[in-house]
Amino acid sequence: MSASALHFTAADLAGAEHTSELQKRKEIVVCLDAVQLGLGGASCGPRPMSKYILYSTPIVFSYSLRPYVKTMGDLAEAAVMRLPIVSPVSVERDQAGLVRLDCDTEDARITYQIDSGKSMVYQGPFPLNSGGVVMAKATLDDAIPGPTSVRRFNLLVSRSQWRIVRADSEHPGEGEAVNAIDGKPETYWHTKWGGAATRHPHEIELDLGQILQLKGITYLPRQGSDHGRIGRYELYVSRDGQEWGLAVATGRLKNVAEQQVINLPKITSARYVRLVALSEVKGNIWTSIAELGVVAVGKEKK
Ligand SMILES: [Ca+2]
Repeated sequence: MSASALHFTAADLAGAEHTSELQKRKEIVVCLDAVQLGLGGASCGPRPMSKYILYSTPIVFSYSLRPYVKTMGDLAEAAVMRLPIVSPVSVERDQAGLVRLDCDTEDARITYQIDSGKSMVYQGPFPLNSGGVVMAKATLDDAIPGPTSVRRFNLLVSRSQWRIVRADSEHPGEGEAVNAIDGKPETYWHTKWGGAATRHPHEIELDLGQILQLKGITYLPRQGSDHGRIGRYELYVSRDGQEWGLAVATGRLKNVAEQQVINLPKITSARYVRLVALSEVKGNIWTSIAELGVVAVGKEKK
């Protein structure tokens, strides 16, 4: 945004080819520009590329005008206004499924909606085990309301019944398969390395303890090292651990430390998950996983 205060209107300036043609007005014309058009390839040549051309569209903004006297000190300093904007609301759900809303602005009033339902005043943590979209914002008298925070939660899946059915290889004392579901990002499943290492494919099979409507699985790669991070993969799911059918997803994972989601082509009822690693991100023969998780929309409907 830019501002100017001149004895000319924008039309005066556009209409004059040389500064000598400008007739100074008595009034001072204040212009507030939300955006400005660039000069283009040359100041008197071609216009900017079409993607940079500006069009007249409604823009909403607010501004304030304040008198200035020299005793206010440096103009640039005096012009700075700290607007009373309410902080955004943080939306967090804990392991027990309780959602907590918090705002850094003291005494702010937090309101929220679940799945675009009725707006409610936040009075304390509320359960949301089944998942949903929480929208929350905070307000305070005489202050600009904070932005709306939006957070989507999936079904909270208890891991208490989870178990590793099998893993084709694990490195004792470091890379036990159970490390892939212990909830700790710093521990990991790692196939044997050194002289006893075997080659791909490597696989790990998980029993979720109940049939869930699966939307996908989450894969947190090993942290702090890319050794064993999965490159190409195949994902299988099964209701009973016996019938597996064809892979529901195949692809290649990125060599990053962040969690990645492997989506199923459609929501599928399953209790067992098998992830097969076909390669490692750098062509090594190991596989490692810091954490496996699932994205589920619900339990199987009876
Ligand atoms: Ca772990």
